[in-house]
Amino acid sequence: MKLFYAEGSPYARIVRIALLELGLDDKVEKEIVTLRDPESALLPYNPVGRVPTLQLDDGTVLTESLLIFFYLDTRHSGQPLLPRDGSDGWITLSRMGTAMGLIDGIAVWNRELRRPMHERSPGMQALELTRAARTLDALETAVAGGAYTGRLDAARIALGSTLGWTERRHRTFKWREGHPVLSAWYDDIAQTPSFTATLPPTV
Ligand SMILES: N[C@@H](CCC(=O)N[C@@H](CS)C(=O)NCC(=O)O)C(=O)O
Repeated sequence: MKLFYAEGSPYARIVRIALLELGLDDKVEKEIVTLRDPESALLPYNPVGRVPTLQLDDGTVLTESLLIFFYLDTRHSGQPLLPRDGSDGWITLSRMGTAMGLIDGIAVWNRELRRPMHERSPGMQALELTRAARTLDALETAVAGGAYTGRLDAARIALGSTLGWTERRHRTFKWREGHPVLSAWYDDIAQTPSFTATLPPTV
């Protein structure tokens, strides 16, 4: 298998953390690729040009982090990262959806800030700020109630990756403010070796 990724990508990071947690990391060749680049080494493998992209041993190419998670769960015999049989009452899928929705919104906001000033939409930024703040408030309550605890499943990985990425690469958003429980939750998960080994660069 071969994983194409960018060090700054929170989506690729959740797959990289999963590979480490599943003990599959050593079996996967890695290549760091450029994004939004017509010369990117990724494009011959994935015309969509996004990471994570996983090339399987038979040449099949998977893109989309959730689909890669589905595949990785067929490659180990432990508890699934993403249960698909209702064994956890679908709760992991529900929590995973919230974490992925949070990162999707912040990623849109972040991309907006990378545009030249005259191309930025204040309305879009305001919308994504509201979405992110509302989701974090819900997560604060959920985590205070015991959600996102226990074994390191897909939902915990996705939320931890999202918060870490936001702190390091979308610093305009002070997500910790008003969210002490989530803040402590993040500080704890951030110590996990698979998280420290995949910390995104700040620029
Ligand atoms: N829904 C996708 C999102 C992946 C994604 O947007 N990755 C970004 C990096 S964080 C990317 O490759 N962007 C390149 C581009 O948009 O051209 C997933 O879950 O894998």
